[in-house]
Amino acid sequence: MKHIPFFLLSLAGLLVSVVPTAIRAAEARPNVIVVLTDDQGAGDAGCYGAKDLDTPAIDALAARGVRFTQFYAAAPVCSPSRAGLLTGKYPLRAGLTGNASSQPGGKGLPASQVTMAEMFKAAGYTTGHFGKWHLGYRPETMPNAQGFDHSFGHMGGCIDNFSHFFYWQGPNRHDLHLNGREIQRPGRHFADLMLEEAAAFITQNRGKPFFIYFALNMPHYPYQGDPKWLVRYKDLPYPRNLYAAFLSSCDERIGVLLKKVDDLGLREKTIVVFQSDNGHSTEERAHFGGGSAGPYRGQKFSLFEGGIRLPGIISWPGKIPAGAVRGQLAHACDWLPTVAELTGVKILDPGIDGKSLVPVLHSATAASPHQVVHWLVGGNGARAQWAVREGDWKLINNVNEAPTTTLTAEDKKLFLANLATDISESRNLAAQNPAVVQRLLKLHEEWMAAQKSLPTDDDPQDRKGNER
Ligand SMILES: [Ca+2]
Repeated sequence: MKHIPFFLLSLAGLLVSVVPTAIRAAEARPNVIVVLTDDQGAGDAGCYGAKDLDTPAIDALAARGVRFTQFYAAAPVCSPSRAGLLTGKYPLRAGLTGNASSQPGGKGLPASQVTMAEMFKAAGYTTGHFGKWHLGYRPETMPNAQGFDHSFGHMGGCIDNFSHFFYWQGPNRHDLHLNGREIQRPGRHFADLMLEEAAAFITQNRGKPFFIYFALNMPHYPYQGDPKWLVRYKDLPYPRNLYAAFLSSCDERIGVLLKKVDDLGLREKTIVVFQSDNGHSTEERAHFGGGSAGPYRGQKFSLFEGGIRLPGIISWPGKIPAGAVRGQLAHACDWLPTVAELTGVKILDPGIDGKSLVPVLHSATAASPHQVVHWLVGGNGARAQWAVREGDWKLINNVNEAPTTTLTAEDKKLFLANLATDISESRNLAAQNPAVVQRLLKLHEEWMAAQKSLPTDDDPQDRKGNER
């Protein structure tokens, strides 16, 4: 013993005294599951007003948690929306303002960005990704390099659910990966494979805290609803019937996941976050529609409310209110600091844009943590679509609406809405309110000026707003 240096003995003592405490603290922490749906319309859930389709699992989650009525995605399209959710930073600051490439080798969320998975992993959680990624298709940007111990899913924007081939354009390529390696499961429904993988992960890690990012690729096209749901909705008009069947098929699988949590007795030990990544699609592959934005104008790709104001729910039975509805403005970037506060986990990146929603979860009258919120998609050039909201006022630049838009060129350039008096953004109030326009323009310019020095790996080739 006398030959062992004192500092080593001290270190050993430190390990004995500190590590068990740290492990105990980690073991006491709740699990976190983030459920993300893909292209689910703003009005497409029973608890968000849908009358013609069934979403019992999503509704049950709302009944056992807090449901937001002014919840915003970080972007109206897949990749930047996911970047905001996983980093807690505006997509521009996270370095990804457009869709990541769906081709192997494509850029994505810069590896330097710190994801929610990295945050939980650093705190001792076991971390799992199941489903769609669409945040980079090269080793350093794929899930295992962004904080996930385990990863199962597709790297690009969309796949056929049975063949697992990319479903956008050629050349045909298979996209199903387990921990970065391509695997073959032909003929099996992708979401059912996700469930099998996630259930095994939960069972294996039931005795210690885990973080799951369950990113469903539904109801994103191709609409491939289960036969029983297609029968259920056979009298709905096309393509609402196809969309509804696929959304209910999606909802049913969310129910299976949450039942697994309940069956293992983990319900009170598990925080569940739910949101859609962007509004419903009106692309040709989506049969030009099927989804609904409810009372809002716009859809996927648009910074009208229908593209970004979406279902957003959080549940933690016994710890946060159940069956509560919150009207305060909340944002996808808020989930990271919110679950960090709820779990007692340290936020690694001090530069996040999200704010903890914990005070709002406990109070219908607490102020929203946001006075001003920004969006920007499609790069930082003159053609970018951006929006800024301050209070009830919202200004959109370069409005993107479906090809059937009735907007004039002037309206598209700058559209000012007052959400207190016109929830549907039906009238452009810019000409009548030049002082408001100037104030919001200044807010945007100041925000942009503050981003200038930030690095970006965003690929200009990938800024066209599609799923390539
Ligand atoms: Ca999407």
